[in-house]
Amino acid sequence: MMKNILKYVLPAFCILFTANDADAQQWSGPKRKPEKPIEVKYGSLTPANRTDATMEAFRNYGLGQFIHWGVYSLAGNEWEGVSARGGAAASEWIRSWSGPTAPKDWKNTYDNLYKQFNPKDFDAKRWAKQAKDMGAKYVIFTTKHHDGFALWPTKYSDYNISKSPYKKDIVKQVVDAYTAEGIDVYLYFSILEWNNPNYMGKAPQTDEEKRKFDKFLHYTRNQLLEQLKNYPQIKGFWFDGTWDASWKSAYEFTYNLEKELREKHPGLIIGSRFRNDEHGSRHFDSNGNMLGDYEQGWERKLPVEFEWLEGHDWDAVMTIPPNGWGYMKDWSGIYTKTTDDLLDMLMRSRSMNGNFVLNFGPDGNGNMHPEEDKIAKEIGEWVKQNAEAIYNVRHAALTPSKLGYFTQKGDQLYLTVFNRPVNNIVRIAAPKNAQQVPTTAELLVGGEKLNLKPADIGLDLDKNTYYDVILPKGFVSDRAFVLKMKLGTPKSKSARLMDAKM
Ligand code: H79
Repeated sequence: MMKNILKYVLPAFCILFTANDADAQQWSGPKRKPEKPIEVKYGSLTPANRTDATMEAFRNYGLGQFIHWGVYSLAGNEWEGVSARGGAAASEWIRSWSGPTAPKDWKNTYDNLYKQFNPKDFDAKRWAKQAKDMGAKYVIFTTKHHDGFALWPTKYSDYNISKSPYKKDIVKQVVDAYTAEGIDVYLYFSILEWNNPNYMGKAPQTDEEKRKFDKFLHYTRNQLLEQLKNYPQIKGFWFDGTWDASWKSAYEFTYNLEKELREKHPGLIIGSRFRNDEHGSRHFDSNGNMLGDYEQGWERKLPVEFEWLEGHDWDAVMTIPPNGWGYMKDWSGIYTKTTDDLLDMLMRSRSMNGNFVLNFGPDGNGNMHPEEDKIAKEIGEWVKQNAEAIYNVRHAALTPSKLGYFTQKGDQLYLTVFNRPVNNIVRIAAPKNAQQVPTTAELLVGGEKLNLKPADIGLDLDKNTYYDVILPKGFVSDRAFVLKMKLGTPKSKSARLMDAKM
């Protein structure tokens, strides 16, 4: 019994908790700063807050789509009626299924599954249209997950789409279809490769290991250059697995690789997950300079405080089920996020200058999960109506509201209300020294003008002034709604004058 626990539970536990790594630390509090600058040779290569057009576009995307698709999609987190829940870390991890429920000779079965990959309903144009209707401005597509199966006909490995019955280049179809819809494409690339003999999952020690891993690094470089060459329209890469000790040991190689990728593809966008400096510092080098163009938090996590972000660009990637990025046939018995949950996360991200990226896991035939279809449609309907509050907006320097999230564009202020007060008075707090406060208000949808008046609740030592927006009697909304306000200089200075006299 004990032996079994050690055999099955311990490895899973180790996967989750052994490495006290930078990824898990992301967005868990203010950033730690080095006490004094230290020497860093392989640190940040890019200026903070790039201002070129590609980066400006990134800043304004607002909403993105992630797609996890590969051999694992054929399984859908189960095999011959047996669920992998509890036996594999996530649906796209099903190759690592172990424990009493794992099918016999499973890894071998999995490594041969690509011979059945023939998605009869796959239509990249249909996906791209759906993403467009949902309001996504960029897509991140899995070209190769940890299992190593490449969805493009790579010259550097035989384990790729051209060897499946489907044969055709899937990455090309996705890049072309999304680009045609005006959606920017980012390629997801895992640097892990479970079935590659040259990949080792630990820092290479012996000469033999070093030789092998060096081969693996060059192979990785070749594949990335191949992607840039094949798909010149892409805007960036999204890297995964880069916490691996082998990758971390290769800081000189990855530093040069980042340089090379940027030279080959001017404007390329790479997040902070790509690499580390020679001291093992990831996301930010040992002097606190960001490694890459935008901050990648840990998965399925949003920052709590705007201040933690220190003005960086960022995005958050999110699943609908609790975890599991690849297709999961069975959604029963788990909490799956609702459209309202996801819209809340979208607007929370936007209120802090981030992009929100929602994951989809199509099945082995190329169809989205029916629930994903429904959610995409519902999000799209809402986003279309409230686009003004979502795209090309920035954080607003008002006191955060418990009722919803502020966004701002010039002197237009938006409050997306998720928690409607029972008295229908939406009270907005502005710091007493605010140069700009709400002066007029209307409902974004429909444009109905609303009564807005200053409120004075007379709290001693209060740092805020208040503005009440009165919702019309009979106003109904079955989802969050947006108040659009005009910002102007405070009309009444009486409160401040009174303070000054005392
Ligand atoms: O593709 C999806 C997942 O399959 C993949 N990333 C998303 C987008 C993923 N691979 N592994 N993981 C997620 C979880 C890995 C967690 C850990 Fe660690 C790696 C635990 C210990 C090492 C990172 C570093 C988190 C804590 C330390």
